[in-house]
Amino acid sequence: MSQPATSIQVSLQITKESLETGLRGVPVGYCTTSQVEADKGLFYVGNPVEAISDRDPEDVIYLLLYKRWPSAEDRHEFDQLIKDRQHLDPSVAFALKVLPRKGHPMKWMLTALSVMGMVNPTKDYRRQAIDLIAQIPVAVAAIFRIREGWGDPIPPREDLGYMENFVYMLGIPGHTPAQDARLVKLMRPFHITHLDHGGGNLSTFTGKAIASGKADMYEAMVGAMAALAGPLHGKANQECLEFIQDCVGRLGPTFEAADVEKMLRDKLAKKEVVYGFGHAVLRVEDPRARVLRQVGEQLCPNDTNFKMVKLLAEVGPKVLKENPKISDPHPNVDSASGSLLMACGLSNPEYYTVLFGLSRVVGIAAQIVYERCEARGGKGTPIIRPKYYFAATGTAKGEAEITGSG
Ligand code: AMX
Repeated sequence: MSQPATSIQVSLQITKESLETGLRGVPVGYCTTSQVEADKGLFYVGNPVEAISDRDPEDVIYLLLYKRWPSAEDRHEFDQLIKDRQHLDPSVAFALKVLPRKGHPMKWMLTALSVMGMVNPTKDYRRQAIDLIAQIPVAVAAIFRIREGWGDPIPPREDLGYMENFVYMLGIPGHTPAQDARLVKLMRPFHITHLDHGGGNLSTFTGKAIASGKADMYEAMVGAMAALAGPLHGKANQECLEFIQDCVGRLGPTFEAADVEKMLRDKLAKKEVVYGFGHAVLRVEDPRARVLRQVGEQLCPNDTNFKMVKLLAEVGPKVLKENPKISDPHPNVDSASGSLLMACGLSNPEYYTVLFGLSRVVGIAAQIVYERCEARGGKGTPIIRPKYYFAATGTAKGEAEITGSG
């Protein structure tokens, strides 16, 4: 990892093209929870995510919030805090029950977060972060149950771990205890690998920008989760599973590397997105994809979708490298997650982004707490206000031309 620095020299040349890159590489802040290194992957408070993906999720949540691993006593207190705050106000389930079932589960999540904010009047970001982290599994399980018609929400238990409780509250109809145990084995590393991803990913940046205007944690999180709902960001896990299913559908249940290679070339020639590949920052394989493939080897090695995931990971980089404009030809976290969720009993891909959100609210909440309560000696960072140039459209060149400076 690069050394910490208090002063970094950056030279930026501003051109119209540089203003159309989605701020790639433009420094706008610093992040105390995690970092994404283009050639190494993701680190949580300095720990490579690959090395900690088998820890208790509660330990890793604690690490992101307090920037150190918990002692046994810290863990005991933290577990108690989560249990004390995990009861969801009944108005949340009441509101969910009148939502249109055809609405995407991410839209349901935005509603749930909004109602959770209405019944949590404190303006204390730290307090709201803990409330949110304690209650989000309860809210997401309620979304599944009400939207799928599985029955009323199941209240959380006091004797279960964070992810064990979530799977218990899902109460998937017809699931045996063994199937629930398998899902827990997936959800624990799934949760850890999705908790945080540096400061500049779209949902995190959006949430922090909203909170910079002193909107509360829930208002900021509604915006952050709306950003996550996009198919190039969090919804990629749903799109990716549909992509894998489409690949299997085209090639049938048995396929060879050569068939997969040809199919990918055809897709790229038609300018279609190859889901599960590429990244805005990483230039090596996303270590989270590796972690999830290892989990898949343990939980569902013979699943057809999972076999496709493995073959795509093998041949995809070679094919994507043939297209020089693709900066990162490697598998990302979404390449495997959907297929594993499907194999472990969560059979409706529409919910996968909500599961991503269930984890990601933790990192975003931790980053908002830092920026609002700790940065600048506790004063917090100022309201976000980047510069935009004025550009005239309908010019002779047919392109917008920068003509003003503010
Ligand atoms: N399939 C097809 N085209 C791709 C591609 C892929 N997997 N990855 C990149 N490209 C294209 C881009 O669309 C872009 O085309 P354009 O110049 O016509 O707009 C060009 O290659 C250059 O893009 P880039 O610099 O390599 O990537 P980016 O930083 O602009 O975008 C990402 C990154 C993730 C949106 C892109 O790689 C992508 O669309 N991947 C597939 C979707 C996906 O798996 N998303 C999950 C990302 C992780 C997450 O947030 N959950």
